[in-house]
Amino acid sequence: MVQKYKFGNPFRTDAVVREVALCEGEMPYMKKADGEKLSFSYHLEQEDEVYGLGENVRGINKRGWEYRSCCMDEPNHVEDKRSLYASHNFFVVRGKKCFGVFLDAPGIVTFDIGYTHLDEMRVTLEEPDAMVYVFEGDSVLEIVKEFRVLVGRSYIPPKWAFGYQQSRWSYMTEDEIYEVARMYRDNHFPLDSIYLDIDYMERYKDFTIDRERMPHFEEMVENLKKEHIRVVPIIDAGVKVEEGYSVYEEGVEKGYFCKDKEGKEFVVGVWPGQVHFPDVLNKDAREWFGNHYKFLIDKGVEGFWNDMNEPAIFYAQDRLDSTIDEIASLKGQNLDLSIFHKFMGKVMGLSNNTEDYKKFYHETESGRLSHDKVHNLFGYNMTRAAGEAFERICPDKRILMFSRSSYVGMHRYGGIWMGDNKSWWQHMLLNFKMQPSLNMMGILYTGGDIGGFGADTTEDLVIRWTQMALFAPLMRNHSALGTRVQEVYRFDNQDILRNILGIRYGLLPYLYSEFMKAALRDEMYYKPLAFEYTQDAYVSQVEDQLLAGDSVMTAPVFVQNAKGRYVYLPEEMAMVRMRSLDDYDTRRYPAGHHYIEAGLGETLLFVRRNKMLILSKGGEYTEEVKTDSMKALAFVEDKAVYEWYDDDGMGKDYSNPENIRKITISADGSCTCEGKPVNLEVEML
Ligand code: MIG
Repeated sequence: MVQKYKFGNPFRTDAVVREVALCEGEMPYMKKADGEKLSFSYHLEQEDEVYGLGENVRGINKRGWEYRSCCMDEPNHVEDKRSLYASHNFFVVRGKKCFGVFLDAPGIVTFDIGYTHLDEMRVTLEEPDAMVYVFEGDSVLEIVKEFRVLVGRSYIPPKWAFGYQQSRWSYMTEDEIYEVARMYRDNHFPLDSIYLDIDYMERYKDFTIDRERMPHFEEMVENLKKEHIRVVPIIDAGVKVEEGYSVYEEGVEKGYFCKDKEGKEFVVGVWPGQVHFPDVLNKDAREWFGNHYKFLIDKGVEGFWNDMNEPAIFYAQDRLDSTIDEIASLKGQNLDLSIFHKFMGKVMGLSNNTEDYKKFYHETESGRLSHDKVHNLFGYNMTRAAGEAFERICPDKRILMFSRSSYVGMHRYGGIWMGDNKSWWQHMLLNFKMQPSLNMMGILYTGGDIGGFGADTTEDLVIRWTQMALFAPLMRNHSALGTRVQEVYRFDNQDILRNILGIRYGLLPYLYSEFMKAALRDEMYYKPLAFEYTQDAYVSQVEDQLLAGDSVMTAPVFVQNAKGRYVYLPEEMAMVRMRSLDDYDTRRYPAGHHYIEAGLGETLLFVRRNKMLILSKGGEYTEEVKTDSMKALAFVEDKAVYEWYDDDGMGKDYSNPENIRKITISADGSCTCEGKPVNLEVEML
């Protein structure tokens, strides 16, 4: 059950797509607290667990820290940060009572969850306006589903976007891109796409192509597509200020950029130098910005990633100017420590300064609003601009889209990647833990940069990380300018990496089926064990294992030099230790704690009781993965039933009943199938 409460005069974010009647009177569970700011508190019992908040630092159970919804270009994902790129104001408390809360509030919101006081949760809003939804249910999963129904169906990417993807900041020229493709194809590493980072553009201008670096862009896109490799360009939030650049000139002419107090286009510095932000909170401007994606779609492009849309600000022009003046006045002076620190503070304070959010405006349906009031909606609406445009440009086709910044509601238009992680073992685990929290928000198509974005990676980290990402819907290796190169072919143990990617393509029918069912039914794809094994008192402490879809539990190795790991089984499960798609050993383990060996080239997965994992024979790209002859690894005590979803992977005929087949395997190993017949070799575990 959901109840809606209104505070002040909330802005219509369009996060929610269903009508809910407004409740009068006091909100249940969370008490409105005294104080200047709108704030709610809840007493946390010892046994209470708090889940949600999407893209964030720390664990799956969010108790024990203070988080802040304020979308930030934050490249240091360390424990004492309060904000990353997103604002995901939905959480569920489970314990003495079980309830969920979604604060539809686009300004800054702070979630003190046992930070100031161990036994208190306090949610504080910087702005007095909010629509608050309170959910009741018997379980976390039930509440998540109520929430998901409210915010609408998750974005569905094309099937090829579930293949392995290679990125780098940046592949600079056509030759470099062809070389990546050649290395993959010649060495038989599976691959479905190659990414273009900012350098494909002419001087970082959105919707342009640097013709010196990529004179035959269209031809390249076409040639690579023949090899089943898609080219996926980046789009940045800021539009370069440059005479003669049509996107800029049009935007100025039509008044589609964010303005300052005087009504002049607000100037900030990002990659291209001075830019304006398209006012994506304005419907007309959003439509206009979205239409530009056609420039690349017409060139054969079928996918995009939206970056810097928190929006990231290197500097606001006026702050830069005054800072330069102040610093100039220090010339020749003997800077003591305090002046020097002030000087440093000024310079450091240039980027992403929240004070600058007050200096520019959006023309919304509710009139003119300063950016700070709606800050967290920018990335969402940039991606919405694209998503709405795709519906106009190619309504019958799925286009890949994922964003860096997001707000609840954006999950209808695209996925996200987890931003600038580092090549650290702990970031692999952090990204793993984000998965279920993001799924709660409806963001199903997601993953972190495999191998780590910032800092130099190592071969064993890339191997373990690729294994960890085997079930991640977005499986992309990406790294930053200046760091050690990390394409799979750069390393000594090519067989290991080739085999891991081979396993991914074997898993594709299962992975796609589970993703699609989660999307179409408003459910989670990655689940913490605690959400499913609700009778197990210990299991909520297990955050380094997840259920990936309905049949499988995954338990990656996150520790440098580890040759195995402890795994907790809430029930008897069948372990599959995979070296490749055809080389694996299996063994049943009873419920409890087990140390299980997993050498560098070995991936552990577990098939749950009375469930099956369907496996294809793999392929080097998604279109090559055939489903006419598959294998089922089944752990059958009584019988295992699997609902297998499949479709053409490009169109939108999701509800066609032919997409679903129901496979049943009995204890004697016999197999039946409702729906189109399936050729399945059964292996009993
Ligand atoms: O300021 O486009 O998170 O994936 O490679 C850095 C360059 C801008 C940040 C993105 C990253 C991308 C990088 N971008």
